Amino acid sequence: MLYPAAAEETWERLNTVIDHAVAARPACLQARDLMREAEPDWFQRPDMVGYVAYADRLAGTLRKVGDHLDYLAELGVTYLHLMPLLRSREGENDGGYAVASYDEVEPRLGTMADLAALAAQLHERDMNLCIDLVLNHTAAEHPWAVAARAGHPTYRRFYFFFPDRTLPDRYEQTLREVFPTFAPGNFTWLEDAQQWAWTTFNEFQWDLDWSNPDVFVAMAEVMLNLANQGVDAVRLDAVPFMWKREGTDCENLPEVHELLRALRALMAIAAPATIFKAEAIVPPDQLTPYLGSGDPEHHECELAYHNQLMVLLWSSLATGEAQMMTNSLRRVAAIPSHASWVTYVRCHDDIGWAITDEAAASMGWNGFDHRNFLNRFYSGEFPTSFARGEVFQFNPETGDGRISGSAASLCGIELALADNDPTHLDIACRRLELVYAVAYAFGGIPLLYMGDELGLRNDHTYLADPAHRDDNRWMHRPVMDWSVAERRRTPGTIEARLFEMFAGLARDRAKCEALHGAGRVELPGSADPHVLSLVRRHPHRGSFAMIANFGAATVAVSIASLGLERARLVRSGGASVDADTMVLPPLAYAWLSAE
Ligand code: OTU
Repeated sequence: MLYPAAAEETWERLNTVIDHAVAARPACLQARDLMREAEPDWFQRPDMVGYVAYADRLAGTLRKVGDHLDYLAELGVTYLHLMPLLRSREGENDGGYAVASYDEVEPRLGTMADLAALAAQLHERDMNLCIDLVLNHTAAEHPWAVAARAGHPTYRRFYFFFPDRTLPDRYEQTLREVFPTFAPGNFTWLEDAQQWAWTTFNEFQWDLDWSNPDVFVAMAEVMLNLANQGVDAVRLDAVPFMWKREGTDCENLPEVHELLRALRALMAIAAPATIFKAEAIVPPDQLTPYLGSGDPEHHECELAYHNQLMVLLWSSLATGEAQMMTNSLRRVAAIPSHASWVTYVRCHDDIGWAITDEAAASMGWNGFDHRNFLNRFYSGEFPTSFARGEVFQFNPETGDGRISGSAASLCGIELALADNDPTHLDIACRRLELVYAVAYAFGGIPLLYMGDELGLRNDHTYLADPAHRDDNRWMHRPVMDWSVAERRRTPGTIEARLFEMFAGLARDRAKCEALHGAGRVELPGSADPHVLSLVRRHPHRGSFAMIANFGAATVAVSIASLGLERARLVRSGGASVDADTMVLPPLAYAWLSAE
């Protein structure tokens, strides 16, 4: 039990929150609740394709996002994730992850009414809206934080305050540092309050104390209000950090799962159409529990980011082998059939090399050396590198670093264009296609990160903005240039090639019933270590297989080895069929389906 001392009282307060939310729920959303209850697997359908964008960088305002739905429809998008859009603090705000008001939309972007109108517009077109909900922390400028800082006792208890370093020092012994460069340590001294505040992320992001039932009730209200605007999925930011206990790393504690199950239950009562997406960038053993145990009593999040797959794809592109991906993915536990992954190649964050020493050892490599190699490779430092990224948050104490950069630049498109080298440009485009083709086939909702469909390269204009210049993640958060997007209609341009590639991935995916998210993923392995083979089996929708060649030589794979009967080719990805053999040139792949 989360709040043993206040269980009954908390439940009563939550009942009032639920009553208000139910009374305020618009009729159209109540109808949506019924529709979703009748098709609870809506987010697992093979025609689901996500698109991730900042509203301002995509279109300027929420209203103007509505002007670009045809563009998204061309890409087969059915799920639009708009990056943080609630009112954030001024100046540096971690891309909106420092929220100053959960009840208002960022004024630059529009109003709550605009958000509701956009949701309705998306729903008319069978598209779904996902937005961020930052649960772990608020901005230091949020009214709760302002009151806490001023000494208001009720709000002091919303956060973690310490008069001296005694407890912070004890906690620090087992905590990691998320932003060692621009926000070292996990606590921030507040001169005016003469207190240390817990700040896992930036100094201006104060961790909430979820062991206080007032925080739970306040956030429950926030969450249901957002659901009532027509939000179909909430991306729960930084959930692993929501509960702290001395002597632990304060991530993924059992209470975090209890909190999420309790929030999940509230949502199911008051706004059943809305689902949860966990943002937990943690090792697989700690990640899968966020998708629940399969037992209806333990429903938690419907979706979670498959960070492992993302990292392994980049590792395989750099090394040309697929064996470590196979080994590592085999170790990820199966997830309940009512839950799914979101798969992705790039997002707004850096790429952290979450490859364990054990996974590296399965290849005979040293884990540290391999992670270090990936940093050197993707920052372009390694001699044969095709990538143009930059190291993010290098920690001299541990030697760890992460990588920033757009997918196109990391795949070699930037370098090939700079060299004016059409052969390399073709290879670089095939790299991008290969990794996205795995993300579109793996199972769950694939996310297309804004700009990748046009091959947008790194954008260095962030360096001129004082609120952004210390954070090189902005290099892969470009502003959409609609004149570049227009070139998708001009044959022979790189924009036309990539845009059509993404539209095709979505079209072909939608045709494969076996890609329904409830199916199982199998990694049968392959005789050639450069080849990834992936099989998906659904109990009654058939089977699907993907074979992908990450290596530099042409390989032949027997179709029979995939164990699919009467398989037909749904997407050739540069591969060809010769009797019962698939021939895969370097970076080619094939999708096969058996219904
Ligand atoms: C998230 O990421 C967001 O995606 C980031 O953009 C934010 O800066 C951050 O939260 C704070 O709101 O550490 O390196 O396990 O890994 O929450 C990115 C989850 C992060 C964390 C994740 C966090």
